[in-house]
Amino acid sequence: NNHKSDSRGALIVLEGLDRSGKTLQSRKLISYLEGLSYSVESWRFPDRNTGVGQMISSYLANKSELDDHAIHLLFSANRWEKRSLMENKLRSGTTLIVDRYSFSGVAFSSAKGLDIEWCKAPEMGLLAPDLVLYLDIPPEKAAERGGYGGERYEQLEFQRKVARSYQILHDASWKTIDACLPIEDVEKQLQEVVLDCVTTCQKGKPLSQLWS
Ligand code: Z5A
Repeated sequence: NNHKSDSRGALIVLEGLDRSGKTLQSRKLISYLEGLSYSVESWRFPDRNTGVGQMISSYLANKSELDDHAIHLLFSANRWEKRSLMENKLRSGTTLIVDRYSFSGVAFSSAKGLDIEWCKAPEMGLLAPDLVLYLDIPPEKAAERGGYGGERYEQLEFQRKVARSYQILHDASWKTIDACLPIEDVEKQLQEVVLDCVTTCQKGKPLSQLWS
């Protein structure tokens, strides 16, 4: 079979603007990997199920107000409260497909004008993804997909700023996929890089930490 129980799972993150297709493609990746008999779980941030997650959810729904720094730290805390579970899952051989992570944290807060290094600091020491898949879509195109709800950040002008922040964070370990392609084409491209990453992790690539 594909997996040895002593090999670790891969930490794979999807990033991109609102409506870039992260949720849809995460679901497809999960069924693809399950079909190949890998142990795999779907995660997302914010995780709205925790106490911290409920505060974030209420903020995003415009039901509460918070200082920009305070909400930034809550998003980060929401990742820290899942860190040890994340590490245990990976070490026990489960691959995690994660919809948004620290890069969203930094991109959205720095788009509001917060200093980017300040934004990165609380993320340091979280697990670094083995692969970041950036679903690239112009903000105008994403807005055309409709379904922008009433949540706080779902506005074209703000999404433009977020896109610029993502450009700054982007590094060689990211894989950029053209998210304007038909769904099946995006899916094919993702499958290829993801399988490659999962295999590399199985062969013993060590886990590392973010921005340390
Ligand atoms: N945020 C933050 O500030 N700090 C942080 O640390 C974190 C997050 C983690 C909530 O995120 C907000 O929190 C988010 C960032 C901020 N604010 N914004 N914007 P969320 O994860 O709850 O929500 P989201 O990711 O923004 O939205 P989404 O609706 O989940 O978008 P998506 O997952 O990328 O898209 P989708 O649902 O898969 O697809 C959207 C539609 O497009 C859907 O109808 C699809 O069928 C269609 N679609 C998808 N792909 C295609 C292609 N290729 N062609 C045509 N149509 C397509």
